[in-house]
Amino acid sequence: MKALLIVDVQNDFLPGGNLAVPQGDEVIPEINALQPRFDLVVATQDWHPQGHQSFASAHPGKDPFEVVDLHGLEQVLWPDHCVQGSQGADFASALEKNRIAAIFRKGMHPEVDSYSGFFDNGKKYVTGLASYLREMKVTEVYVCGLAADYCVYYTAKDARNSGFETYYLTDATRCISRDTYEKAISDLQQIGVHLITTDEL
Ligand code: VGL
Ligand code: ZN
Repeated sequence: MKALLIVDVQNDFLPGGNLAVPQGDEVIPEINALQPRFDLVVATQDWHPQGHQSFASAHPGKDPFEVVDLHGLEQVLWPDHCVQGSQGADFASALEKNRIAAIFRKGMHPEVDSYSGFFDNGKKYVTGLASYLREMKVTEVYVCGLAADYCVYYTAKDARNSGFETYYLTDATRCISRDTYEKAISDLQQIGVHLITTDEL
């Protein structure tokens, strides 16, 4: 079984959103075209409580994109984004949702960020995604969505480390920063994640 994992295609990550990924909207038609080619389609949704500790606004005197230590982990401070129940947290309206079988939310713990769809950044809590995929007899996971250098990267890494044959769809994702993207890609290559474009499918 092959699963398509759509990461965080939410309004706040699109142009005009609170944590806009440049050209983030361009992934939507790609992802819509991909969905019918998979046995199973699963989505993740960044879903933070108000005042989440990953928000710069929760750290007086700090600005977005500064890096702090949060309970022993390096934490990039973000603009407020994907607040539970807000319009920014909704899936993009142009995203085809009818085929999505399950949605895994992440980032709910007020003190810990969660880039990956599998675990929080401290690897203390699981979302249940790995068990779900195993239960569904999935062996191959194809990852796409936003952002290439954060949530798509960490989700692909954890998919691979959880034992799934993992494919990172390079043209169905966009990055926040070129530097972090390049590091992410070389790390994924080293751990055996396949980097492919949708036309290689
Ligand atoms: C993301 C930063 C903070 C992402 C989520 O979806 O890539 N990035 N929260
Ligand atoms: Zn977030």
